[in-house]
Amino acid sequence: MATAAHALTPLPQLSGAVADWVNSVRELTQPRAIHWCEGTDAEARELTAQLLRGGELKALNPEYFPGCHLYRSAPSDVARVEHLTYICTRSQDDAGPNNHWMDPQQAHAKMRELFRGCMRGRTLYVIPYCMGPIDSPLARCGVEITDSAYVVLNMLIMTRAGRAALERIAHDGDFVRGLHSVGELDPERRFIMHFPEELAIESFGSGYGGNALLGKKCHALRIASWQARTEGWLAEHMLIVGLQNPRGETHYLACAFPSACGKTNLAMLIPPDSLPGWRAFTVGDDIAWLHPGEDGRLWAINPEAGYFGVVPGTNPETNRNAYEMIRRDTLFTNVALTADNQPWWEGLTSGKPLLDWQGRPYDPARGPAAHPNSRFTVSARRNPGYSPHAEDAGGVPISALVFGGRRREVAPLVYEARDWKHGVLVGASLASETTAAAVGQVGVTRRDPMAMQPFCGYNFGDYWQHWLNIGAQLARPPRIYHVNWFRRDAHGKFLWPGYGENLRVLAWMLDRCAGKAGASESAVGWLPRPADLDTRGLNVGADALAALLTVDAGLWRKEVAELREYLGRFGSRLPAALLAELASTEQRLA
Ligand code: GTP
Ligand code: SPV
Ligand code: MN
Repeated sequence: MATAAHALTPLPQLSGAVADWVNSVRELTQPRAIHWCEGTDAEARELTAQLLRGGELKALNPEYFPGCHLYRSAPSDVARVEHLTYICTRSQDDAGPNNHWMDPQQAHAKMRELFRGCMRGRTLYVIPYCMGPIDSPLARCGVEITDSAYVVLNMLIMTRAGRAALERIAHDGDFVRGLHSVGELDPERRFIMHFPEELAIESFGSGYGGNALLGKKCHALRIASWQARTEGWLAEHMLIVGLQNPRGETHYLACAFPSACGKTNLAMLIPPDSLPGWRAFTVGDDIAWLHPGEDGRLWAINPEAGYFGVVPGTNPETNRNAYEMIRRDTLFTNVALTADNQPWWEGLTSGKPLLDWQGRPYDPARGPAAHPNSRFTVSARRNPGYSPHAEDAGGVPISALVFGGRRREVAPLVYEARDWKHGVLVGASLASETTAAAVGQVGVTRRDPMAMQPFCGYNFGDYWQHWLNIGAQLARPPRIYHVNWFRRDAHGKFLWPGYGENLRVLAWMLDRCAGKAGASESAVGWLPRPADLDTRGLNVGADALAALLTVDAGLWRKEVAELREYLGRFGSRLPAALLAELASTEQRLA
């Protein structure tokens, strides 16, 4: 019976380079044991059982949430820590004003002292993983070493992890080295360091999401953006969604919105009943790797295999598919619990919390029951709308790129860039109100070019030039748009219903791509007139729609002046073509 398993080469023998690195980390960190991840279901079950025995995981009500578990993080470890995240390049200018920088030698020395002996009494887990379909030439591999079994469980869901990835690494030769320890979870001894020139990541002191699941933001965005620049592609903070129109044609969009600004929801969009015949298919919900294809189009893969999504706000009305998806085989982090052991969060229309996200009796005076950045981790295969092309080795062709922010005012519901170059300025001009996804004040408008402010592994000046270069290379570039689902009225109420209704805006974009929809020109780009949008069955008043589609020249002059000031910080690295685009926008607004 066990013969098949016996025939397999032991994992440590598959790649000498990985084994050597694991050995050097073992000497530094002094673990009690080493576990190489095979990536089997049995292994995930065993790790889950172990965390249940240790009390780190709690099983949720098996009748309503079969296979689901709750994990409570340390209360001081609930979000990404941008202020402790560094890009360590030999030249500080290569990291740019958009990143915290540390000299690589100094950073390695600092981290070596933190990692020394940090795994005493703990198990060191080796997670070989592949970002992207395992057979895709566009995929890239890494190995994460961690002392957190919770991190392993997440990585097993979020990436293609285990033997197949290690076999690919043995074949490819190179891989990203990610070293992680939760340390003592002390915010004073926490750093997330990136060494793009060495394809290495060192993360200490946090077990949380983007700080600790190193395949995600650290590898697939910060390190990959650097690799992408060298190799001629783009690594972006974008969802990928396929929209099938009533004629049965499917077109793909890739959309960059900052953290907690609606990517997962748009990727899993459910068309409203009043737009019959439309269907949406998810390719990815957070990260896109975009490659110029031989046909002159841009092709995208999702490097991830699961979703690490925002829980609050998910309910059967806003997104039935997301709600159904997380009712089975899902790992919840920092949600509240009901009396009958079901997960609970703000935005649910039924049930009530007994214990808050820290396990204390719920008291509204202490804030929300679920942490605003509580998350679900779930396999993409649980998504009822998972695209049949999500695992295509060559990716899917992109018809439109969309940038969007969370803005109470200024940014209209949607506008179209005049061409690729102008689109790069539109992406660079993105600004958005901060959310609970990162530690710090929430609701402050900040500049977040291409939704990549926390994630670009190099100087934004060089990055915008790279975007311009990619566009110049595309014979059939996607059109570029800007959206804002979050405009508010004078009472603070959202002017636009959002969620499924966003399809009306996306449908207009696709009709524009097909040369079929009308628009009127404004100083900032092309906007639909109310009549250009399909508003059948839409419950938005004429005044609200007019407000949503208005460009206020006064507010925009101020906005563009701020943008000029911001772009100026990039000095000689700022592409001249971007400045020229800015100057013509200023002229049109004058
Ligand atoms: P990250 O995983 O942090 O990158 O977030 P994300 O961009 O995937 O955001 P997500 O879809 O999880 O949405 C974040 C929050 O915004 C949730 O509370 C959603 O319910 C809410 N939201 C999403 N789409 C819309 C929308 O169209 N309108 C409004 N008003 N809220 C939305
Ligand atoms: C984000 O913050 O954009 C996320 C969650 O997608 S994390 O994995 O923590 O980065
Ligand atoms: Mn994200």
